[in-house]
This record gives sequence, C-alpha cells and structure tokens, in this order.
Amino acid sequence: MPKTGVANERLVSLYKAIVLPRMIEEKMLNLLRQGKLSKWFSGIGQEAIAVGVTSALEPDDFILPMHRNLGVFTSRGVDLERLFRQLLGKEGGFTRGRDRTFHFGTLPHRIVGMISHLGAMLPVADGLALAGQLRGEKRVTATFTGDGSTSEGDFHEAVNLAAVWKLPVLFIVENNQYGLSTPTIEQYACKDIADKAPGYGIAGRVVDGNDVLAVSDAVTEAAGRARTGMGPTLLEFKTFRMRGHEEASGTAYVPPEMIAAWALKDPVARFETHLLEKGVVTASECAAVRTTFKAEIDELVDRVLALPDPDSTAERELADVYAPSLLAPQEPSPSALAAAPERRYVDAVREALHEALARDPRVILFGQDIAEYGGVFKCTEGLAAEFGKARVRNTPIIESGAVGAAMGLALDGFVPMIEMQFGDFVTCGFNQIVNNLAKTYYRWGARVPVVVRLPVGGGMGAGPFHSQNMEAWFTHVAGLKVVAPATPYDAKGLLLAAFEDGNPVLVLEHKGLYRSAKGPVPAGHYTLPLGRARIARAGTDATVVTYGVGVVWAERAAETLAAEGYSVEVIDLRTLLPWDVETVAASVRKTSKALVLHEAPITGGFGAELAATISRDCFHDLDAPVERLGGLDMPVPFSKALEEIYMPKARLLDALRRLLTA
Ligand SMILES: Cc1ncc(C[n+]2csc(CCOP(=O)(O)OP(=O)(O)O)c2C)c(N)n1
Repeated sequence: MPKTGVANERLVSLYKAIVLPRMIEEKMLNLLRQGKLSKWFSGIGQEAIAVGVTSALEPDDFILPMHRNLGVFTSRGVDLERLFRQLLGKEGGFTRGRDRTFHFGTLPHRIVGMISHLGAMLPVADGLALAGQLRGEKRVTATFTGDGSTSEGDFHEAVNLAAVWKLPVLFIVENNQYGLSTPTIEQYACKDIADKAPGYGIAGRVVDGNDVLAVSDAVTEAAGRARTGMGPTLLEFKTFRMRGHEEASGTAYVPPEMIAAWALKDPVARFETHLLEKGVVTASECAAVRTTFKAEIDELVDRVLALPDPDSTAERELADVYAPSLLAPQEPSPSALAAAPERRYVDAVREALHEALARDPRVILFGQDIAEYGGVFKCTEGLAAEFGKARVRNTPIIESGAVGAAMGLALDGFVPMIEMQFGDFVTCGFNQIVNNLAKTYYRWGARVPVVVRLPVGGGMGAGPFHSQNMEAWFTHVAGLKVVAPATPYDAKGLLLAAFEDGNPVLVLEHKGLYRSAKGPVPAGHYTLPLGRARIARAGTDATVVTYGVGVVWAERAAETLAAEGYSVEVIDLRTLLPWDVETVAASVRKTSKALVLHEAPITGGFGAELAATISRDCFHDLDAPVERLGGLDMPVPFSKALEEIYMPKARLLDALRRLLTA
C-alpha cells in the first residue's frame, strides 16, 4: 500500500490505527443492540485524539486513558482477544470480570486505566511521571480527561503539582462539548480550558482534536519539551461526542445542527479523504483495510462470546483482595530488646522513617511541611537534610493529589509514604485511598504499596477538625490495612512493617502519644507482624480490648482496679484491619467479661465490630454482655472542659467496675 518512503508508511499505519477502534466500536454498538453487551461509552468522533496521542509517544511513556479511549489500547498493541474478553466481561479479561470495560491497567503496555471517579487518575499520572524523573529517564506520561472532569478538584491538584514539580506530564483534555448532558458553558467560565494553563505557570494549547496529524504534532512538541525538563503541558483537543454519553442516554439534549456540523469533521473520514487526496492510499486499499479488520473482529467476538462467564468462589475472590504480603517480620532479638534505649513515640516514628529511607532507595516521603520544617509534629526532622529533598518532599496543600501521586509512584516500583498533616485532613484524600489504593490490586492485579500516616486523636483542646479518630472510615474498606500502634516499640516496628508489606497501609498515630508515650525502642531495623495483637497487661477477671491511646487508659485503669482486688487483662490490637480475632477470643474465653474501648464516637465505631465478633465467638464463655465504651456521638469540642465530656476516659473506671461486678 505505501507509495513512497517512511512518511507514507507512517500515514498508512496511522490510518489503520484510527480505523480499527472505529470498527470495534461499530461492532460493540451492534452487540449492544442485540443485548449481548450491557453498556457502552462511545468514543466515535474522538478517535483522532487517542490514536494521535499514542502514536506520538514512545512505547515506554505511560498513558492513562479514559472511557472513550479505545484507540489507546488498540494503538499500544494490546492483544485483541484479551481486550474483547475484558470488554465483554469474560474469563481471561484483564480484570476477570471484576471491573468493567476500560477500568484496568496493563503495565507491560504502560497503560494505567481509569476508575469510575472522574479526575482520580490525574494525580496518579503525576506519580508515574515523578517515578521516571527520579530515575533520570526521559519518558513522559499522558493522562486523559474530559471537559467536564476538569472541574474536579483532582484536576486542579494534579495540574498544580505537575507544574510545581515540573513533571513531564501531558494533560490531554478531550473537550467533546458535553459532560453527560451538561454543555461546557455550564462547566467552566473561561473561553478555553487551555486558558487555565498560564494560571498554573505551564504551557497550554488548543488543538483541533478531529485532525489526527494535528494531535500527533501537538503531542510530539509537548512531549519533546517535557523530555527536556520543561514541565507539563495542558493540551485541549476540541472534538465532539457523536453519540450519547452512553448508548442508553441518547442525544436529545444536543442541537441536531451541532451534530450535523461535527459529522462533517469526522476524524476517520477526514483522515481518509486527506490520504486519498494526497495519493497515499486508494479507495480499494481503504476498503481492503476495513474488510480485513471486519473479518478479524467478527471472528474474535464470536469466539469470545462463546466463552463462559467468569467462574470463581468466595475464597478465590477474597484471596485476591490483598497482594500477598512481602513482609517477613524480623522482630528484635531478646538481647537487642534488653539493650533498647528509651525513646518517645515521636522518636520511634522518626527512627522508622530514617530506617526505611536508609534501607530502601524506593522509599519516598510526601507531606506538607515535612522537608526542612520536619513536619508539624517533627516526625521527619532532619530527614530532608540527610536524604535530600527529592526523597523527602514537601507537597503543596493537597491530600487527594498527594495520595494519587503516591499511587503512581507505587505502580512504577517505588514505596511512597504520605504524612497527613493531621489525620482529619484525610477526608480530602478519601477517594484516592478507598477507591484507588484499596481496589487496584483486586481489580487488575497491580500492587500499590503506599503508606499513609495519620496523626489522630484528641485530648489537646484542638477542636472538631484536629482531634478526630477516623479508623471506622477505613476499617470498612477491603484492600486497606490499618494499624494503630500504642507504644514507641510498636510505632517503629509496625511502621517499618507497613513499608514492607506491599499493600496500602494506613498508620494511625495518636498525637497524644507522640511526646507522652516512652519506652524501649531497639536501634536499627526490625519489623512486627501485621494483624497480631498483644497482651499489654495480663489479667483474669475481665478483658479490655482497645488500641492506640485506649491502651494507655486501660493500663492505668487496670492498675487502679488492681488495688481494689481486680485483675484486668488489656489487649492491644495494634492492627485493626485485619484484626487478631484469636488473641481477643482467647482472652475473653479466659476472663469471661469484655469491654471494648476507643476514643472515636461509639455509634458505628470499630468497637461495634469487635463486640459483635466477641459476642458471637465467645457467647458460651461470657458472664455478662460485651460492654462498649467510646466517645460520645458528637463532634470533638474545642474547650477542654467540653472535650472531657466527649472523651470516654473519665467513664472507663466506672464502666469497668460495673462489668466486674455484673
Ligand atoms: C466523581 C464523579 N462524579 C460523577 C460521575 C458521573 N459521570 C460519569 S461520566 C460523567 C460526565 C463526564 O464528562 P466529561 O468529563 O466531559 O467526559 P466525557 O464523558 O464527555 O468524555 C459523569 C458526570 C463520575 N463518574 N465521577
């Protein structure tokens, strides 16, 4: 088919690349009509962008496509049979039926797919770009977004972060004029989305998104700049969504003349005409390309449709929620323990971070004010000076962006940690944690070893937004691990374990313990197993099951009650997800009485989970109903006098006495 030279060869392969996704989509629309497919988000009319972007990039550049970007997958040479298995929800697809259509990644193809939450992958692209930058590679990362999704906070956080860190990211905006039914005029007030670029201090361009050559040229130019350290570019490609948001929703809200006008600019027809006019291809050659593709697509779809739906069991599904742990706990020897100097909790955290950075070059720390300033609690003091600001990084004031970027780093082999300045601000990173970090391994098998540290808890008169305990928000999320160390020894050993586990781990550090809790902390490296509780104090008359600062309260109460002749056992859970049911049950079977205790509000608190399991597993051994004690069901108040009313601490002794005499 090529008439002359390399340039024409490239045009012909670009032609094939743009025709293939169009033809696959036409097939999918047929399947939808026949009821063989449940849903389809069409990219018809927008193919020039996915194909133009992919063709202009190098094979090792990462791409993060969205729901209309079939052309990224086909242009990257993803195996079509496996792709159809995925699109049709069959066994052998990339997610094995666990997630739909384009919600998957394939790292060998350097593609990281989307989750449903719009905007969520944009900061992930920053992390992938940072990974390359840290390794001194010249590669770029291209991340797609629709016009509507640019209104999401993640868009702002990601673009700003890429700008500040001069990351080689191409923000590919497919402005197809609508976000579902909402026209752009109701989405943003500037003329073009690319107008936002100067505000971030980066380059921005508006490009004809229906001209595959214009797309390719713009990407080549922006990628070239990014590869030479000139930072990100916001590329706005004007295009049009020729079909409904998804097939069922139709296009009734779109003026028919608008559809007609854009139909004239169809990117596939336009490129074909261009090639015919230039004499690069003939009409019969074009027809032959289509005939070949049609036969291949029909044959593959028939084969895949005949395959069974995914077959699994509860055991197999549950086994894939977490990546197999890479942690081989190395607890300190008795002699190391005996020689351990006394340290404060905050020192133990800092030692763990120091140890992690020193042992593993893949460890990168993110956080607000964590570099020269050392973090507001001084957990990272001195680390930037020793390990450099490339590894101990101040982020802008972003939580979602930081977690997303950490996920990107993790996907490309790093082991990042984010310090939330206060645990309370994790609300602003919630989506990234519960939907991106927690679900990626289960969905498509990529490890996301990200550690998130959260200084939690009250007792300091810090008010409703600097005092919360948020374990219950996260213990409900399969795919996360959650630890809550109560002692300096555990603070170091569990944090180092979190770095080595190979899964996303949240570490809840009680702020009240940072400077009040002191104890032996062995020097050097050691790790503790995740999911194993400890008996903080042995006893026979009742068990208190608790964690974090609750351990300190329970130990003190047990001491007081010992003087009254009672023997109270205190179980320190250490890990809340997964939690050590066996150790707790063994204790309660021995004492026959249990009180679960936490600082967080009682209703829906993690104690409810504990109490329910104890009641079920130890029913025949219990001499009294399981008692629950927690904070009152209210925000944590500012005034110390009011905060004491909220806190369960003052109510603990009475509650225990009642239980012991029940
Ligand atoms: C965070 C979030 N909010 C709402 C939705 C529901 N939703 C799915 S697609 C869509 C419109 C997206 O518009 P745009 O970003 O312009 O992309 P397009 O679909 O036009 O390609 C909406 C509102 C979602 N998926 N995620």
